[in-house]
Amino acid sequence: MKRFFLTVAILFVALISTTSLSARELHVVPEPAYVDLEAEGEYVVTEKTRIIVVDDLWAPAARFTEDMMSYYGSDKPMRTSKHGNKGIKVRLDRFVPAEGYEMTVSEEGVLIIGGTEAGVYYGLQTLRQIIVTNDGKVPYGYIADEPTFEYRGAHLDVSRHFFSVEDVKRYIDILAAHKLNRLHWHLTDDQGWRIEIKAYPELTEKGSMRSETLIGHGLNPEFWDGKPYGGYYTQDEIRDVVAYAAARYITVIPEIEMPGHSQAALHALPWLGCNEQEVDVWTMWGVTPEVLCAGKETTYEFLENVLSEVIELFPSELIHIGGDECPKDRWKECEHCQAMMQSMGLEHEEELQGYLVARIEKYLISKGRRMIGWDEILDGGVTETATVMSWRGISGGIYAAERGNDVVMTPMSLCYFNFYQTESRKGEGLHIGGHIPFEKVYAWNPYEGMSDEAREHIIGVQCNMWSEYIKDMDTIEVMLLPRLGAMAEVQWAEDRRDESTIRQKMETMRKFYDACGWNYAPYYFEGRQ
Ligand code: TNX
Repeated sequence: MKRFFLTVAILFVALISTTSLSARELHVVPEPAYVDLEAEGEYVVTEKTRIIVVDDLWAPAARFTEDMMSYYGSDKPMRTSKHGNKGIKVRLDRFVPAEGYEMTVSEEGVLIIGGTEAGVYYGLQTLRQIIVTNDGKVPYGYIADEPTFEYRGAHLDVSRHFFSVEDVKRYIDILAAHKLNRLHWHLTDDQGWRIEIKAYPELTEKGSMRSETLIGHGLNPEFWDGKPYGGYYTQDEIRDVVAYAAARYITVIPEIEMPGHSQAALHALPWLGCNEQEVDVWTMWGVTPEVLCAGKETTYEFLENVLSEVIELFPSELIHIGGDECPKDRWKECEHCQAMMQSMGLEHEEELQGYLVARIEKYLISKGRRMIGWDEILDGGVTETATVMSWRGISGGIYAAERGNDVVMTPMSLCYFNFYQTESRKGEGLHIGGHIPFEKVYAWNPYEGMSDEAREHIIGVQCNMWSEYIKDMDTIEVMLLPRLGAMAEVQWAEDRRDESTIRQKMETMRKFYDACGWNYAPYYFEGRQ
């Protein structure tokens, strides 16, 4: 039924765009499901326009007026009230899809009807793009919209480089404007532990600082900067970020890496390792052999204690446990790991990782949560209930989806926004490698190679921002935009992408980015791939 509705919608949009004048084209990113601009005329929104709030939708209305503050250069634009004749009216209707909305524009003003508060918010985001990029003139017409994917994520690595609460909020603002609804917050790794855990103050006291940072490719001594580097979030700051995101209908999924990518924790608490030797907070990028011991009960106790605090801070049902890139060298030589394997009847160290992950998942389920991990969690034999994040290509995701596990697709060759945006790399500064231009993201079919049954288990799509070579928010923005525009089209509008209109739409989006004061990369707009 949904397919039918969308097919009709696409045909309709195609018809309109061939018969109507370009002035009556709507440039919204991501593309709405159905657009009808047949009626002549436009409603002009100004900072005096009233927002009429029905069904207690004060929260999304307040977010909207906040978003419009910088555009109007006023700290009190657009009064909100319960009554009024003309203006922007928001209300709910349970027949509209949960995150969807309908928007009708006439001489009466703009009426936005959402399935939920989030739907109303997305309708207001569409309206905001039109106002900001079209001098407040909103064409008469009707839009019906809803997302393709339920999970529309972006990831942020704050371990390799640390980003302040203000930076993270700015990142959240950008995601929200593109109708994303998940922030995957990568809080711990070898190069820094960034979340306060009351039971283990050493994690941040010692584990959040490294002696220096690798700033070049290669391992020559001159490639390290010689400057101590650190930072972490207190639990109050974490709560602040989670609430800020929730107010923008974004769920923050915390990631606590285990059993690999844990050298910062091992520095703080050496008893977590197999040989209990002192190690530094790591000053290299890549994969370290220093990992948590999977044979000692104290490791499990530690992980559960950490997760119990994490669960208190994050209402997200999904909790990310990492699980990627865990070399097994230490485990092979460790009496505790070998004894654990023997007592559990495990033959290979991979199975020991499977044991650890399954045990942690059981703990999370006992707390009413669900586990998500990188696709290496498949290697040790994954449970039926885990959600899998496919990053080593698409095959792990396809395999997991075919088994019936939920999957988030985030293959490295398409979703790693820490990769270069042009082939020549000219003007891009130093980055980790790879090449992912805007066009490649936009053309991606996340269902490629999948059976119909497997498709049902693809809950969403995510882009990742690893920060080895990204040290400030300005650079994050340049790596994120405009590629996030392409990603949002895949996430929200997977089945209505159109190569023939995207460039024009992005030119309009560029105006929006300028108006918001966000940095973006110029390459796509210059025709460089
Ligand atoms: C792989 S994706 C990693 C990260 C790195 C990234 C660099 C994943 C689960 N692991 O630890 O930062 O590549 O692009």
